Amino acid sequence: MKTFYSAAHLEHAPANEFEGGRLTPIPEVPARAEAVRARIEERALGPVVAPAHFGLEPILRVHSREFADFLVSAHADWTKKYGPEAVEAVPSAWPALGLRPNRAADIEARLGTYAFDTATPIVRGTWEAARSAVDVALSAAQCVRDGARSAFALTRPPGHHAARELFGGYCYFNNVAIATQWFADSGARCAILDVDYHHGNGTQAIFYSRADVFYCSLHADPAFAFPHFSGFADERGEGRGEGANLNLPLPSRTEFQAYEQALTCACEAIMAFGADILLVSLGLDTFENDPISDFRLKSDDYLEIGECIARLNKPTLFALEGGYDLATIGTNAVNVLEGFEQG
Ligand code: SS9
Ligand code: ZN
Repeated sequence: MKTFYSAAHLEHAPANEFEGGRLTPIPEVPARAEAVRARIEERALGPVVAPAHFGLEPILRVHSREFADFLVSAHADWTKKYGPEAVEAVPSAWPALGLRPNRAADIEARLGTYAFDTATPIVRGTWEAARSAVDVALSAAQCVRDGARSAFALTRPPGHHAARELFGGYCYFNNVAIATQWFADSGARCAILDVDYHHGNGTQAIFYSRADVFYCSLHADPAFAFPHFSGFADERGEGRGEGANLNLPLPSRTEFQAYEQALTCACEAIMAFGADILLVSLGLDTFENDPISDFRLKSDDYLEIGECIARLNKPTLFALEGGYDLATIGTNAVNVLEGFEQG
């Protein structure tokens, strides 16, 4: 299996997030992607190649022009307002219930309008990294469209929490949604399987009223887990998209036995939908030692996840989402991909 990778992610390295009432180191670090790449090379999964350039057009099929323009200049606008020492742009006020979104000039207003958490700072290298991650996802999509059975997009920053005009959860552009829309634009019916520990609120929102894209997610119940405001079982899609969204929220401390049952459910639903292409939002934060999550999956379980996905028998694009245990993220990611190849 080919892996697509861009070194542009290295320049996106914000230090801190505000969490639990204090500033704490961000677990979404460059070493994550480097660990995955090192493991791919060690286990000789296949070539690791640089992406092609796709430009802004496919991004604008999913995100608004205003939102993309905002990401281009946000860091410069921020340092202009707060000085060159202010290296991380993070909002301090939001248009929550009853207030009015404000996309006008002031950077504080625009940050608050577009961000939904305090964990997703914008630094100098964020734009280039986010843009390149989209190229990585689209290059993998092209590889699959050209006939490969599968491809791996080593995307960083991740994407599944980002919606049309919303960033958060360490995500800026929704890599998987943009690749999905790129397939859909050539007439393909797509299914997205999101196995990250967290619900992919962005991906769900983007395709919520679409009948040609099926979104299915296994995740920690938002009753106790981030992103808190999306991912409940009664969210089934709307309008023509009714029935094309399936959330399978799982309890705290879920082990593989229960996880596998939910995965089987997800796969049956995807088969029933009848997609031409499968995209997998591959989060590894379901692992037992993940520092920010509490599921109990073990490394060998990821081989089985890959085998299970292979049984769907679809051209498949895998894209990296979360996973924060640096010691195992590489092994667990490659286990899914090898499990798929052997399955
Ligand atoms: C939990 C805070 C979670 C954001 C997590 C984003 C994961 C992206 N108290 N913070 S895969
Ligand atoms: Zn996650």
